[in-house]
Amino acid sequence: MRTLPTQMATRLSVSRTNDNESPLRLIPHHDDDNDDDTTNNHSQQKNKKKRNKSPTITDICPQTGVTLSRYMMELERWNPELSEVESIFTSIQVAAKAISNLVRKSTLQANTGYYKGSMNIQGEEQSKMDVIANDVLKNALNWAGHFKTIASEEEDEPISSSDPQGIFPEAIIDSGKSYIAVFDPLDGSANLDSGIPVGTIFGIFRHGTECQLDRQLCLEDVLQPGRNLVAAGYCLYSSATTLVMTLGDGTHGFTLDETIGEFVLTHPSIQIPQQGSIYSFNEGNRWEWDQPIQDYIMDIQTGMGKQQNKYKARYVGSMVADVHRTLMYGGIFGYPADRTSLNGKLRLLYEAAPMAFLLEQAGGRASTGTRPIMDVLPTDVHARVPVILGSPDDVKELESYYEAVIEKNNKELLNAGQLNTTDAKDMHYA
Ligand code: FBP
Repeated sequence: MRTLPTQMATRLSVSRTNDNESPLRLIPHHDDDNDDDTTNNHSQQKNKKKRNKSPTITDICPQTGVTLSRYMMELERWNPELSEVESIFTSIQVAAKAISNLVRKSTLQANTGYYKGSMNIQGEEQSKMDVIANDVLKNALNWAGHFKTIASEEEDEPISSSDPQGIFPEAIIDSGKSYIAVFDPLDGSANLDSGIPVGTIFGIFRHGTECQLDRQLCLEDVLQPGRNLVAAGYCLYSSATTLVMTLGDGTHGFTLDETIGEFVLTHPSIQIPQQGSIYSFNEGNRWEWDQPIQDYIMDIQTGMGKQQNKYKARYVGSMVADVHRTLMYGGIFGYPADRTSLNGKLRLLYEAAPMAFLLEQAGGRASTGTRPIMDVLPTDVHARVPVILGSPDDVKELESYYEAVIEKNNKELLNAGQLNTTDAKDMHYA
């Protein structure tokens, strides 16, 4: 037995006092811990979000460390209601390993480029690896057996398990299936053929009870705000393959140890720096951005922001890579609204909301510029949303630029009697 390296040891508490005691320490209970969790009703989920009990792990094998499988098993032991989520993560990590392998070999296996004439519903060409990664994830999730519905960037519509034409054969329909998976199987795939990092993003929701009655309701049930997420994560395929996840009790990072074929806990309880000094935006769109974004970026470039230091620019163009760096080093990432794309580019359900959940759980902030991304209700499976996320002080500073303009505009409209106070509070910047 050995103890964790210092970085980990400071983050994972050890509280075993005698041999009869569990090696796990429970985090303090929250007031809502005893709430009845049997209902799936969305409004109730929103108001009574239950936090899980975190495992604190002491007995660590020096050869394998804490694997994701072990972490999930320990978690389930203390949160028996998470048994399905544990098996869902088993299938997600199998898919992540397979996609990691396929990404590395895509050139050798001639899986580069696009399928001729293959477009997704958003009119984007599908690369071969987009389609392959989508199939790998669908198969893995099918095998987990807990999903009634999935929604993917690469599928035109959500797919139901009760649809014989869908991915899930009729034979495995099971009324016990109560989860929804949303994912972007290969985010940033346009970068793949030039060897730039790409990633998978996923989120897990619960179905509402109404869905038991009607297949159409199950499909509509996909349109939930990020606040309802049960779990979220991404897998970054880069110099290492890194899986970062949250179940609503901190954000934890696991690195694939290829020698043993396991994800190993390397970044427990990630905390994003309160403030960073890196900004990550596609500046090619600069002159189309909302004025508050233009002004903010200009200020942090010239040392005129709150910190009075000049920020560095870093932009990979793969969201998973840019967000991962932001999580590790702090700073701000954005794909904001602009004059031609009023909702930006990134998709709310399977890109922005899971990332927002991960960021918030790491002490960060995720905003549209005017409101938390986690509160935005998707109007469509592929709906887009402006995304600003990162260190809390950086994101708040950017939001203050929007607030100043909105306040000024609203004052003028209120004075002219063209706006009432309630509308003014919720008004989107325009
Ligand atoms: P896809 O969902 O089409 O893969 O696009 C998403 C994405 O590649 C993000 O990963 C990245 O942040 C963004 O687009 C980059 O867009 P741009 O090339 O316009 O900067």
